[in-house]
Amino acid sequence: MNELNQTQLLELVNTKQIAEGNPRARALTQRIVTDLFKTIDEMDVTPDEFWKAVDWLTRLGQTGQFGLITAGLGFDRLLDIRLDEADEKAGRAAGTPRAIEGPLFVAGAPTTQLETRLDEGEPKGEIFVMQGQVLDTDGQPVANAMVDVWHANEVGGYSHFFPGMKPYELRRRIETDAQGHYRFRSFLPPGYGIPPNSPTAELFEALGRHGKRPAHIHFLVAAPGLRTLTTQVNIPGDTYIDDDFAFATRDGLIIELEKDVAPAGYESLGITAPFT
Ligand code: MBD
Ligand code: FE
Repeated sequence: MNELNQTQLLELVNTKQIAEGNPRARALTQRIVTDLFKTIDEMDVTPDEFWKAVDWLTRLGQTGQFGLITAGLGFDRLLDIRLDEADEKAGRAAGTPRAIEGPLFVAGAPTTQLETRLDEGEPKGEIFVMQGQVLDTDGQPVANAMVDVWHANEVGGYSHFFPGMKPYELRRRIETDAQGHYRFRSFLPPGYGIPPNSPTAELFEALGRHGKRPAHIHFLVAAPGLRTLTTQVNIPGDTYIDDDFAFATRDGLIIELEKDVAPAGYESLGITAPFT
């Protein structure tokens, strides 16, 4: 009954060309449009439903939330799965697992060498230091690698997206030293939730899904001649640690917090005994 006539379909999709255009864009558009035509036909989408969807997409664009939707519907994770598969096929060594960048990265954060502080003023959460070494997949230290770090504020907001925050607040870049070392101080952020009363929230309510991410910190690690690593670490103990709406938590990325460690050597990050 709901079989789109093949000739009708081809007429709509195989449009006349007045120029070569971009063959890839043309092929992808034709495929996506064909699939959507079939969906509308087979699922008996009414004009009312269709125009509601158009209105929703318009508002989604106006609020700049399309990237939240791609993350929440699993597209960002799909791209990571495909990159993992390509690595495996090519026999490339797996290092720290990748995790999605998400829609809230901002390039160009302030840069310092070896160490930085993301927190300012009164503590907004539990203060911690994270330190590490950037290694290539042969285990060799990467000098002068650029480590971008960003995370949410005490209410789960990200600067440049959440009102009232300073430019690049809770966003920093650290250039590793000759041995690939980096370290930074901040406070443990809470989890993230999609903005209420937004087009994104409307969809997730309609799907009967929550829009929560467990507490996490983002990283983007880049060095000349090496592939860039985009990843995140998760803070243990979060309710949503195995139920991330953006499908970005992964085994091997949940950090262990060492409490009450000897505080010596962190004076430059404003930490003097006792570490609290
Ligand atoms: C986030 O903080 C995030 O990291 C992702 C992937 C999606 C939405 C909010
Ligand atoms: Fe995030």
